[in-house]
Amino acid sequence: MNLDLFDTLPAGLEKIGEQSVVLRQFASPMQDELMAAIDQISRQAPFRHMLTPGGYTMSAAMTSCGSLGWITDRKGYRYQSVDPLTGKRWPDMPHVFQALAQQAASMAGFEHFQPDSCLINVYGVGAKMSLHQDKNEKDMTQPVVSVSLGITATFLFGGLQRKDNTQKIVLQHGDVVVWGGVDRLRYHGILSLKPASHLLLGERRINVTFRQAG
Ligand SMILES: O=C(O)CCC(=O)C(=O)O
Repeated sequence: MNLDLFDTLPAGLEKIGEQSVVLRQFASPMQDELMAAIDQISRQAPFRHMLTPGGYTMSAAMTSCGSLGWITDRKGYRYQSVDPLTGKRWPDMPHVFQALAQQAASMAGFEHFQPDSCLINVYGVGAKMSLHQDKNEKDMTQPVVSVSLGITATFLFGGLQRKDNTQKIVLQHGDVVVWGGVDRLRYHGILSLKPASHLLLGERRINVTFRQAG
């Protein structure tokens, strides 16, 4: 990673960790293409509430695209190439997704990011994601790129231990968070969403997260 990048920060780029940034409004110009692509994907691989290995139902509904999709059930967390709901391969990752993820990664100093997995989370009011680490991917030198659409959420960005303090980062429609390098295994999560409505998405938040999983 080019650490010199952070000597002078471009407008809209907020540093939240040594190798982590928020790119404010970065995805906004692509919102219509992104939403059309999400609609198309969810027609082939419907959103579903998955079970954690501990038997809890996740409050965010999820689907995936790309060659690998992330799933959870009583057997554990993992990636697989076939959607267990449809028995088919996950939908292809649309070009607009690839381009957005690569541009954002590069803005954050991670060149050559080749995501092969895109997890799409839909949160209704009250849904949340508990603090966790992303550690099912093979290559931890590759960053995580996470796009927020719809109503505002509070992103918790912790440390390498679950008990570490967390920063609270308000994420709005179009914001993109990138974390990698020394920050790649930082705990993170989403606080329970407060009631709100967004012009395009109504009372929903959609998070599109890119990873190089395989
Ligand atoms: O919804 C978000 O912004 C975070 C999603 C997340 O933590 C994940 O998919 O691992």
